[in-house]
Amino acid sequence: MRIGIVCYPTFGGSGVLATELGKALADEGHQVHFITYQQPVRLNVFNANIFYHEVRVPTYPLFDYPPYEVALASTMVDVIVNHDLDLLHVHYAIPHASAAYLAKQIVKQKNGRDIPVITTLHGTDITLVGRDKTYEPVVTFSINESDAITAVSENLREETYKSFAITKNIEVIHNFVDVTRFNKKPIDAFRKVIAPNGEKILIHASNFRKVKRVDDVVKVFAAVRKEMPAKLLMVGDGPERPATEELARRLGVDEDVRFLGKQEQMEDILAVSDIFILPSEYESFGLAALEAMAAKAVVISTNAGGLSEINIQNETGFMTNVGDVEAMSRFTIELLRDESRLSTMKEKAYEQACRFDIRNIIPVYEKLYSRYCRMEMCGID
Ligand code: GMT
Repeated sequence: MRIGIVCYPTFGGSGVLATELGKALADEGHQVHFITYQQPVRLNVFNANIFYHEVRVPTYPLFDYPPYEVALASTMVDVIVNHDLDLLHVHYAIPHASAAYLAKQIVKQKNGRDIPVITTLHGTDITLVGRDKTYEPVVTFSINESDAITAVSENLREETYKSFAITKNIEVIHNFVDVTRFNKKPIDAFRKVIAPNGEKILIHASNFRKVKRVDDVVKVFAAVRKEMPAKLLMVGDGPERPATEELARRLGVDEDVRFLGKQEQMEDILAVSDIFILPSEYESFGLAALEAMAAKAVVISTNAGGLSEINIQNETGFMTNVGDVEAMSRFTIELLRDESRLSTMKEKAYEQACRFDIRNIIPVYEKLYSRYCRMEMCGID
């Protein structure tokens, strides 16, 4: 099939997921056309089946806000028509679902073709941004106008029905991870640099937005450090980073915390890590936690949103209520004191990640696509 994928090209979970999906579909022989304003960060391989179309947004002195959605819809029309796409799969509703609706109508009028649009809801497009009155009518309309709607967790499906007047069925297709990529042997030299005396390594990775509660990560780590030697890796960047660095200094743990910024080789960093901390106020799914589990890290998280769909209490990790730093710290300290429990839970985390392996989920997307593609083009049983 010829599939158009629209996503944010940045380090956010929806962009990562969409890019990995496109790469896997290309490996399966589909022609994949990424339509984004920048080369997606995980699009770092050459594959003859992958095409990248950059959305250019011309500026003009009149535009305080250059009309990205218009430029995106026009690029979609161009790619649909000139590359004869079978369908368009957009990730993150805002503004991708409404731009896709516009492109669909234009192609219908110009070429008489009704291009199927699939919208995948990821999280904050529904739970934070989309709910805002400023966006809500357009989000509701464009989701309802999609030919198929998917959500990355049961929780997100429920949240969508609660917050928007959605009249169609939303299918749940869970996020996935390539376990063979993340289950890597740790690089000893790297571990030695981070933890020269064999200290246990804790890790957090996110875009450092308020919803991630990154200060809780540092508070948990400070509690751990009072009890035992340990190191903390903070991966990613975003608005809360300066305050979090300041907190680490204030709590006197800055010598043991490394802020690594945005990183592409997550598999190497996760491979040396023992515990992944995700104290988010909300996660529709928690792709970063799933990648950590595939690298055999135990997950200490909140029980918010869809996190309980991947993290199993007392098996693959621990979950607490949002903001319960005391319980998160207690679980972490107890686990780090019990080497055999830690290694059992690491194995369980890996087993759970295998259930979400890319090889199990890609066929589900292919089956969904096959319902919408033109019979003569389909090539899927
Ligand atoms: O909020 C983020 O971390 C980024 C955001 C995105 O859409 O780029 O992530 C959301 O989508 C991910 C992929 O489906 C999920 O794993 C994250 O849980 C979700 N984030 C939130 O719900 C806060």
